[in-house]
Amino acid sequence: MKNNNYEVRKNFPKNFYWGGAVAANQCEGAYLEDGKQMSTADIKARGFFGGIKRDAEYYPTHKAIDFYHSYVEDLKLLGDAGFNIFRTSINWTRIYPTGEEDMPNESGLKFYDNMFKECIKNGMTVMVTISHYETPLALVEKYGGWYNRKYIDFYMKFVKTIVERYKGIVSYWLPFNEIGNVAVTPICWDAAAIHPDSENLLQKMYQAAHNQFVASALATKLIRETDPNALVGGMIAYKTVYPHTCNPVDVVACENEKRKEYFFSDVQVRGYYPSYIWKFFNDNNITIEMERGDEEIIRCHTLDFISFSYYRSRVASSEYVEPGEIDMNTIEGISNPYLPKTNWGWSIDPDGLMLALMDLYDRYQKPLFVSENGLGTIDKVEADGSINDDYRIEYMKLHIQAMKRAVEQGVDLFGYTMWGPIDIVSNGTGQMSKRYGIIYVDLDDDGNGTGKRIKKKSYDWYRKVIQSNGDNL
Ligand code: BGP
Repeated sequence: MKNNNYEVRKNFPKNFYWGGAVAANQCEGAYLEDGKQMSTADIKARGFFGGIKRDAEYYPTHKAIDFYHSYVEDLKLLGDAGFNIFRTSINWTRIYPTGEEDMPNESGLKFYDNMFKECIKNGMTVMVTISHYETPLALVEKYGGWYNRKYIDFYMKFVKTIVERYKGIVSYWLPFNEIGNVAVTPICWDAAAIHPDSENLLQKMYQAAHNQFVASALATKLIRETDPNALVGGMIAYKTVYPHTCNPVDVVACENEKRKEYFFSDVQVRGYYPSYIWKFFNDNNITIEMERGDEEIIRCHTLDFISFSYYRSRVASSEYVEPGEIDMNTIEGISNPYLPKTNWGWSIDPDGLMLALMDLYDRYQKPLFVSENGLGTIDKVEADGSINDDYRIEYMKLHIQAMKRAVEQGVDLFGYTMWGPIDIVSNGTGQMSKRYGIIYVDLDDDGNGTGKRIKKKSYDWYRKVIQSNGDNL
């Protein structure tokens, strides 16, 4: 029997999505405009990873890049680069400013009506992250974090409003950004709205994860009932993990680390808690409170596709330091001597992206989407006004080539949204100087500057990549 009849894919599929992704709180600014109230992101001080400082003087998200007022011009620039998809979040506090109102805030809904209209006008399909670290602060002050089950109802009220309003407009929904981050100590404030100084942190984080699994499954159900043409995807933060050495104890440690990450996609794609997690819960005195029906909800409403962010890989050893002791802003635990690092100490590892795609596809056989990737670094404006970011071009080129190699292996990848195509405020550090964009924004770390947009060298390069569907790298 001939066995070479299979079609080998040489390039990205036709209709591949090329575009960019942002989060509302990192770009919109206008943090108290038109009825909006504060979210957890709005009290994060600059340079304080995952922390909160209510009395700090400068909260970068208050102003951000003022996308709230400049979206028409900004989206035109992205459309002109050939983007056919734009991913952003709907800031929960524009729609339900304190989370507890009975009726949504019409001004907030109007903003997204108009903004999505501009996306479509500029040739971009809309992908929405429902919750990207924008939990209403008023809820957190009253009820604590997502470990409180009441959040499921507040979230579902928000979901119902936006899914009904943007039916036929939003094509792809991601219920939670990087859902696994609820279980990562230094940033649990972002994802799970749990204060890092809280007691019984691990217990609360995994309870928060459970509540988000239920919320995500209920959102999936509601989206399918309301808009059968829309698709629902997971969003996980993927960091390829390597064993420190080939000593089997390191390989075991590596597998254990992988499972901590896979836990989140395993539940959401397979529809049940994997067997390995019960031992982890047992060892760490974690008890998940489930209500009757939770398991069925999770089982019946699994995801259509998996999206993930990929920036870097990491190393695990049997002596690996606990995540809580790692300063994630500058180091990654154990350094990989084979890989270069960014100015912020993140390893640069395109092969890791190929491995991520192959592992996720082998594990789940679900369509994949790279919803974040990019190089956060310092850019210099030359005297003639140009920005020659060849390093960014190189980074993106290597990562797109890595995706291509995965596609050749048969991986069903259907899109790529680079992170922060217009420079935005960094989530982890609150800095403007950590830039990912192909479009420069003239603002510094203190928010000073004209806010002017300037195309970087990478703008034209990415435009050609898109035009050639990834051929012209
Ligand atoms: C992801 C988040 C984003 C984003 C990105 C880059 O984890 O989903 O919100 O900002 O990381 O991180 P940073 O902004 O800290 O460089």
